[in-house]
Amino acid sequence: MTTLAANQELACDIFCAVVDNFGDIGVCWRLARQLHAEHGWRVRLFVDDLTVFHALCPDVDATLPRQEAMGIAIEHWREPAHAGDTLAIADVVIEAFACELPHAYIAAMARRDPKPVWINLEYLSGEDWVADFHMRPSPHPRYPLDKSFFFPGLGKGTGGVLKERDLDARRERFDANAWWREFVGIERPGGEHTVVSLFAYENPAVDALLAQWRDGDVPVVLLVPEGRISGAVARFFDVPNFIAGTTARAGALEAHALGFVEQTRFDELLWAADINFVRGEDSFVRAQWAMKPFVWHIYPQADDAHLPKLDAALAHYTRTLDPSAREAAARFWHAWNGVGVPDWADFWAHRREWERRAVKWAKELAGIGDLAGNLAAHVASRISR
Ligand code: TRH
Repeated sequence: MTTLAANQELACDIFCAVVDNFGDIGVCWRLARQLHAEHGWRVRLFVDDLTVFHALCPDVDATLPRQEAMGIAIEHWREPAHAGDTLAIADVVIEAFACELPHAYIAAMARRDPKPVWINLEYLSGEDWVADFHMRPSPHPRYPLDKSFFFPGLGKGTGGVLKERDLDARRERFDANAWWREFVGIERPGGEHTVVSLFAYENPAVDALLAQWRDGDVPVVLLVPEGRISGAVARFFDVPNFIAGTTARAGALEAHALGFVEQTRFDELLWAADINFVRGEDSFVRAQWAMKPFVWHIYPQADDAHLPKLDAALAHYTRTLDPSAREAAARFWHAWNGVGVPDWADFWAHRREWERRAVKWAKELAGIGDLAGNLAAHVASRISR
């Protein structure tokens, strides 16, 4: 067991390799901020792609090798050699999503006395097996080091998901009227409208859905942050692009393109809408804390390995609903993920059930504790003061 002086601040190094999109650094950045702000840790974040990071935090300068933002030391991680030479090894080392630590760094971890607590933070999955593997130690084949596998999850016995202590209070204080003026440039739509936010990958189902909103009886206001689905939205409306500031109308559908906002303000989009289409990992989690109905575009994997994960999430989320609502959710989520054709009317007929469930589910999910808190508790059990 590692021993620290009672007043000594815990040092933590987080290593993040950006595979693609925003989720890898999105999760690591959120975790880094929370460990610092809520647990008082001194956090250093190694990231190999600062350009992607800059989109989430405009204060990050992609040209700098070393800098600080929001109290976090940020190192531009130039794999694979960088890091071992210059560094004092931290008390806690987190490798995110099985990114490989520099060999020199691992060798220095092995030399360190006391040994650091080494954690591999895995991707989120709602599947049952996750609880069995959460926090399992695995000895390093060459060095006298143990690595523990920390599994985020949606059920008991897992690491949970990230949630800041002040998140609910911020959501309750949210001024929707001011948000609409600031971000969309119009007054907040009245209750006769359905407001939809759409954050998704390229998706063959989007044309059918846009057509259903256009042809429906209820006016739909669609908010589309600039990104991978924007091209399809532009083609639907027959406009050259769907960059921030673009507005288009067809039938009952009115769509607004939004700029990509810094991560600390992303939740506001979810709070402003009646239903959120989200994707990947981090936005999927935020949609659950928003306590609004949502639809998940899961990150697609080879051999449809993502589909059991989609069904596992559905099983948690719809667990207490009656069978007709459960089946409607499964039909729609599957169609949004390439299996079938989406039927908005069929799905939205259950709106009130989704709304009630969204609130209850967020409470259930909070019951397993937040990821940063669970991680800090694990580390506290390994470090004596
Ligand atoms: O961007 P994602 O698809 O990310 C990932 C990665 O592809 C990763 O490799 C994969 O393994 C993982 O998904 C499952 O989706 P995600 O996780 O939702 O991350 C998006 C982040 O972008 C999230 O932190 C919210 C943030 N965001 C903003 O900060 N501002 C914005 O305007 C928008 C639309 C998103």
